[in-house]
Amino acid sequence: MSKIAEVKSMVEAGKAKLVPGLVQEALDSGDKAQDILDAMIESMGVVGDKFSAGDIFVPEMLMAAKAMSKGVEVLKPQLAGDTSTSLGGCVIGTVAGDLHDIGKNLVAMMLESVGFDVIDLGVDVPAEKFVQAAKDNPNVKIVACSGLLTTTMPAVKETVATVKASGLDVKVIVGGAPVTQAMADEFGADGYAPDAGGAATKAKELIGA
Ligand code: B12
Repeated sequence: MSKIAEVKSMVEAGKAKLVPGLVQEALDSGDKAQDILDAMIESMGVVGDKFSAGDIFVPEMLMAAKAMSKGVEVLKPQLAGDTSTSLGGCVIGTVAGDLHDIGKNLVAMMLESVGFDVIDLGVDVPAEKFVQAAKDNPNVKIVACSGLLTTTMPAVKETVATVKASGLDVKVIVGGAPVTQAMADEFGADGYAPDAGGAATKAKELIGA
């Protein structure tokens, strides 16, 4: 089995103690950080499908998420390039009622790598907290909201509306597996991207960088 395949299967199995070592071994054997990350993202898809099928339950899903997060920590120095230029601040969080943070953390990492000063509000973030954080940090130019559940899409919509109604001079980007460009448009967001790399590109584009 290739090292990447081993990483993938151990993430699926939720082996948080084994994954970091395997990720390092994969890197040492010449595998690219992006390829290892893509494999781990695929694992999350497999885990989600098993959950849908009733083959696994929330605890197993949580263990797989922990295993992936540990693996991402090892990849972080490879994925997040060092940048000295600052493009301004970016407030990011997962919307109210939603506890998923792996995708949000990857987006935060990519935003940081292109030069944004990221203020990460974590998960289950009420709309007003996004606004307050942007008010407290005057160099904020982007507010980024993540939502992973169909049931929290209204919270994404509400967050966009609350930020827009605040009159702050910021651009709002939205994303997460159920979010589409059409939804982003309907919510009145300034931008959408399907993945972390795309989020960083979109944020830069929106501030004209
Ligand atoms: C891990 C996981 C969990 C973990 C989360 C742990 C954590 N620390 O994140 C735990 C166990 C807590 C969990 C709980 C639940 N989960 Co869950 N979970 C998942 C799982 C398996 C993986 C999610 C993930 O990390 N994917 C990998 C990352 C990298 O992908 P991503 O998040 O989509 O992010 C990428 C893009 O979307 C984008 N992006 C993300 N955010 C943003 C933001 C911006 C601004 C932009 C531009 C882009 C962007 O970039 C990212 C990187 O490329 C998914 C299955 C799946 N296929 O996604 C189910 C899934 C999301 N969960 C689901 C469900 C139902 C639940 C629960 C309701 C289960 C329950 N009965 O309790 C609870 C809800 C808890 C809550 N209130 O949030 C369903 C949702 C169904 C739906 N359509 O609503 C899914 C799809 C599983 C399934 N197939 O049924 N879950």
